[in-house]
Amino acid sequence: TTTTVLGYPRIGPRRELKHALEHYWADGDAAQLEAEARRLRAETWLDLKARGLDTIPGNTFSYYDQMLDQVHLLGVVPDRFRALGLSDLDTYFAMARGRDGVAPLELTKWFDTNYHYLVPELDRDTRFHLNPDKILTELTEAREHGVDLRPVVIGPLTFLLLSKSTSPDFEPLSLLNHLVDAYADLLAQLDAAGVDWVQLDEPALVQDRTPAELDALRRTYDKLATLTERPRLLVATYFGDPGPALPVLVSTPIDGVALDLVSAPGLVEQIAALPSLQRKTVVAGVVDGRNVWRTALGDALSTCATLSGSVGRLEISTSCSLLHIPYDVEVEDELDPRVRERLAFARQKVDEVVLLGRALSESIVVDAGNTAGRLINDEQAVRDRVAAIQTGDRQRAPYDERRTAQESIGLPKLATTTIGSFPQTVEIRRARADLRTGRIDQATYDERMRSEIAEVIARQEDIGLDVLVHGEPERNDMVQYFAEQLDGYATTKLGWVQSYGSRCVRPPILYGDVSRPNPMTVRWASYAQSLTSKPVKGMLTGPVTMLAWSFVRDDQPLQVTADQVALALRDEVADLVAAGIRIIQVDEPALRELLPLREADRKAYLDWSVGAFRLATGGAPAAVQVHTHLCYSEFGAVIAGIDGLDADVTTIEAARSRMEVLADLAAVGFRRGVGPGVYDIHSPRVPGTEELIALIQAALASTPADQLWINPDCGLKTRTYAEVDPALRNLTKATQQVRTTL
Ligand code: THG
Ligand code: ZN
Repeated sequence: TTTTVLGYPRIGPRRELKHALEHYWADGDAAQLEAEARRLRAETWLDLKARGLDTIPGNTFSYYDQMLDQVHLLGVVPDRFRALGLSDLDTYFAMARGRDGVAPLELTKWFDTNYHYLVPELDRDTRFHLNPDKILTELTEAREHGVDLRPVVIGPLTFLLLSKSTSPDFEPLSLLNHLVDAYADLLAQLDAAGVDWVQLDEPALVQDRTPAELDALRRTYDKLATLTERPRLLVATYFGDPGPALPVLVSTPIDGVALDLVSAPGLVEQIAALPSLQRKTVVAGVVDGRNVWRTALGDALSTCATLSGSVGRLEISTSCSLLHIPYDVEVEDELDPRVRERLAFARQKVDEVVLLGRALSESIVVDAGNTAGRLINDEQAVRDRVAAIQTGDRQRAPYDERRTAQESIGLPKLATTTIGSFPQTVEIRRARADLRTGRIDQATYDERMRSEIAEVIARQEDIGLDVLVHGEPERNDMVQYFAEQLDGYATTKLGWVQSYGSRCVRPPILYGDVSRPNPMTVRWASYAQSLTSKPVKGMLTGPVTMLAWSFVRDDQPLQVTADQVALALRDEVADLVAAGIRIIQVDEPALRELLPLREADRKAYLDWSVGAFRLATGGAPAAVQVHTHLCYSEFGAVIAGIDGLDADVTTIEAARSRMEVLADLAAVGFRRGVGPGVYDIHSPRVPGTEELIALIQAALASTPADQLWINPDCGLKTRTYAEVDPALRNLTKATQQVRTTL
C-alpha cells in the first residue's frame, strides 16, 4: 500500500501567493512573482515529502486557477486576449481579470464547493495547440529537490463539459477527437520526461451524464490508454458517486482510478463487484479532503482492509484535492482546545493518510482514543427545540393578508432600496483592526460605527431612497459576523481558503449545537431606525448561507443543523420586530450553491433549505415585510425554490442578463414583490439615467408596477462612494421619471 493526496492548497500558509500576485498586478515585477511561486512550490513538495507521503501530486500550483492553466496548456486563448499583444503571463491574467475594456472569462462555481474557476470559451474554429512548459518546468524543479511528481491535469471530458460554447448551435464536446489528440501528445511528452503516473481529474463524472457522454468517456480512455508512449493513467473522480460512469471507465485499459469514499461510501461495495479493478490501482479517498474534521481512523482502516482484497493495488488518499481546506490547524492558538483537537487541516490530513498507510502495511493499531466524531457543545435544549418544530412554524399568514397588513409601511409603487451593505471605507476597516489589536476600546469602536451609520442614513435620505439600510459597517463578512456571535460556531485566525484567484475566505467552523446567547443585530438596526422616519431594513444572513459558507458538522444531517441556525435567526427576527423594525431581509445568496450535483437529490435539498428559511422567517407578523436577496443570475434549477421561500420581496441579480429572470419568475406564477437588480455593482461603471429607465421599462414588460422594486444587483461594500453615490442618484431619478408615466 502507498499513500498520496489528490491535490494541495497553493495560496500559501500565510497567503503569500495572494500578496505576491497583488504586488505584481500593482508594480509588474514578474521576476519577483516567479521567485515567490517557485519558493511556495518547493515548500509544498518538501513538506509533503517530509511528512512521509509516497506519491506527491504535481501541477497543483496555479497563479490563479487550474482551469485557466488548462486553457494555457491547450492553447485555447480567445482572440480578444491574444489581440492585446501581451506577454504570456499578462495574457493569462487578462483572461482572469479583464484588461483595457476586454471582459475576462466568466467565473463560476467549481461543482458544489466554494471554489470558483474561470470558464474556458470554445467555438467551432477552436484548435488545440499544446503548451506543456508549465508542467515540464515544475517536474524539473521538483527533481532538483529530489521529488518525483504525479502531474495532475483536468481530464478531457471534464474540460469540455465545463467549457462554454461561444458559437451558436455548437457543442464543445464535438471537439473531443481533436482534444484527445492533444492529450496523446501531452502524454507522450510526459512519458519522455520520465513521468511514472499522471492524474487526469474527471469530477464531471459524478454529475448526471447522458448515454452519449458515457460513450465519449469510453472512447476517450480506450484511446488514451492504448497509446504506447504514455505514463500510467490514474483517472480521478470526486465530490460524489460516478454511478454508471464507473463501470464504463474501468472497462477501459486505464491503470488506476481514484474514488471519493467519503461522499459516496457505497462505492466500497461497487468496487468489490467490478472484476476489472482486480488488475488496477484503486486510490481510495477515505480522508475527507473538503471538511476539517479528524478522520475516524479505525473506520477508514477497515474500509481500506476490505478494499485491499478486491483490487489490484490500493493507494490511500484524500477524497479530493485539499485545495478546499486551510493549511494548518497547529497555528490556531486561539481556538478552544476542545474544538481544535477534533480538527485536521491540510497538513494534518496528510499525516492521517500517512498514518493509515503505515497502519495497513505494518499492522499498527491506530489511535483508539481518536477524538473524531465526538460532539462538544451538545445542547439538549437546542435539540429539544428542533424536535418540537411544527409545520405551522414554517408558515406565515397568506400573502394577500400580509400585503394588506403591510400597506401601513406606506411604500410607493416602484419602491427603491439597496441590498444592505455600503462601501467599507478605509476608516471602517481601520476601526475594526484597531479594536482587534486593542488600540481602541469597544465604546470608541461602537461610537465610530454609530457615526458611520448616521452618515449612511443621511446620505440615503438625501438620495431619496424609500427603504433604507444601516450599511453594515460593523460586519467583516456576512457569515463570519454571525458565526462570531452564535454558540456552537468557531472562527479561525489563518484558516484561509482560496475562493478565486487571489481572493480568500475564512469559513467559520460549525462544531456543535447552535444557539444565540444574545441579540446580534438589534442595537445597530434600531439605532439606524431612530434616525429616520423612513423604514430601515433589518439585515440577517439566512440559514442555508450560514451553512454553505462554513465548515459544517458531519455527524448529523445538514437539515438538522440548518433548522438549529434557523431557530437562532427566528429569535433575532422576533427581537427586531419587538424593537419596531418593519422590514427584515434574510439573505440567501448561497441557496443555489448547495444544490446537489445530481437531479435526483435536488428536490429533497430544496425542501429542507426552503424549510429552514421559512422557519427563520415564519414568526414575522403579517405586517412585517420579509425580504430576501439571492446572488448570481442562473436561477433555472432553483426557481420553484425561490417561490417556495414565500418572502414578500425578493431582490436578485439581473442587470447583466437584461431582466430575463423576470419572465422565468412569471412562468412559475411568482406574484410577490421582486427587485431585479438594475445596476451591476460588480463593475465600477456608473449607469446613466436613460439606461436605467430602459431597464425599468423592460422589467415592467413582464412585472406589474405594484410588484416591482428598484435596486442595485448586490451589496455595495466592494465599491467606493465615488461610484455608489452617483449611481444611486441616477437610480432614484430614473425611478421617479418612470413613475410619472404609470
Ligand atoms: N463570504 C463568505 N463566503 C463567500 C462569499 C462571502 N463565498 C462565496 C462568495 N462570497 C465568494 N466571493 C468572495 C468575494 C471577495 C472575497 C472573497 C470571496 C475577498 N476576500 C478578501 C481577500 O481575499 O482579500 C478577504 C476578506 C476578509 O478579510 O475576510 O475579497 O462574501 N464567507
Ligand atoms: Zn448579491
